[in-house]
Amino acid sequence: MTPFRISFCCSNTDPAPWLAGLRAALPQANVSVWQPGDALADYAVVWAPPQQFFDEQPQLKGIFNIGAGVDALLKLRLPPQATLVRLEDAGMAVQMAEYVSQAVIRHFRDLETYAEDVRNGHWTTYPPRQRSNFPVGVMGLGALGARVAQALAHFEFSVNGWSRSIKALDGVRGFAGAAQFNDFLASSRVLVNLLPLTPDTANILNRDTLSRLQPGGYVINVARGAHLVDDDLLALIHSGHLAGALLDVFRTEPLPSAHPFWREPQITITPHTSARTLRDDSIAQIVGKLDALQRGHSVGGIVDPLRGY
Ligand code: NDP
Ligand code: OXD
Repeated sequence: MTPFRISFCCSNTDPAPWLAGLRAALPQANVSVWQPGDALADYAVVWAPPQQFFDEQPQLKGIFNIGAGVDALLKLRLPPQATLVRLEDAGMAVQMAEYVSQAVIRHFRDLETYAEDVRNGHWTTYPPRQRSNFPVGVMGLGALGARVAQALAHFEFSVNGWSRSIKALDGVRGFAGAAQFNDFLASSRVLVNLLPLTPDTANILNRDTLSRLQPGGYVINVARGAHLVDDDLLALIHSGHLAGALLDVFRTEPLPSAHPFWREPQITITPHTSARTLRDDSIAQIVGKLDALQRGHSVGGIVDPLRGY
């Protein structure tokens, strides 16, 4: 391979181990952390870079995002010729399956109540709940959603999945597109959001859609905060239609200390940690795709800016 230059521009990321990993895997590449005024690079490895980065790097051939979601990147002006590639799974799908499965099971098995009872010194048992009364709907059946839906099916939950195009997954009842969205919601009690954030999906978890869930609904948002209308969620919890929510992502992160989610007992929050970028898996995936692109081969995970994911 001919020598080429990679610019690394990732906020909130220690660059040293990334550079070491990329340099070890790509000895022919000149890999460096971006500084304003740097020489032009051929490829970029990015997470939440400033607009200035792309303004100064107009000749990029490829941009590798070290996350699955590209919503923040697509708000920027990107070099039009550059291929934008996102992470596909790279070790995140199994983490998401763990996180969502534990959340659904914790809710279904009333483990929060048991934990509270035990803290208060009470030995109490409750009647077992019927699994058939807890159908789970997974919005988004991509790299992460499909894995989550299948993990839940293995626990014998009745699982519904919603995507743009219809998917055939073992143990998952498929729904697709706007035409089947209301049926999907009405068939679900627990709702898991794993959609990308796009103009079509922003605010999709709102009073109208969440009201369509079966009574006692539970919302698990692990995609993006801007999918959810915060006040609508709170209103539906207060009305009793929803039993609660587990939220990993928020409109503003870190979640501001004055936000009511911190104090709502029916809402559990985690700090955007449901599926973390794993450095070694990610470097291996990026290097494999970069190599394929250099050879003129096709790769998975190319973002369609018009679709938004
Ligand atoms: P994918 O692109 O692989 O999958 C997206 C899925 O959403 C596809 O099934 C797609 O349908 C479906 N979809 C997109 N738009 C619509 C729409 N308008 N209506 C119905 N379905 C739609 O994404 P990933 O699974 O890799 O990731 C999903 C999201 O998870 C990321 O975008 C990111 O925001 C979030 N995420 C959160 C993390 C966290 O730690 N909280 C970590 C990693 C990701 P189709 O299959 O028909 O194209
Ligand atoms: C991602 C994320 O999109 O971490 O990968 O949220």
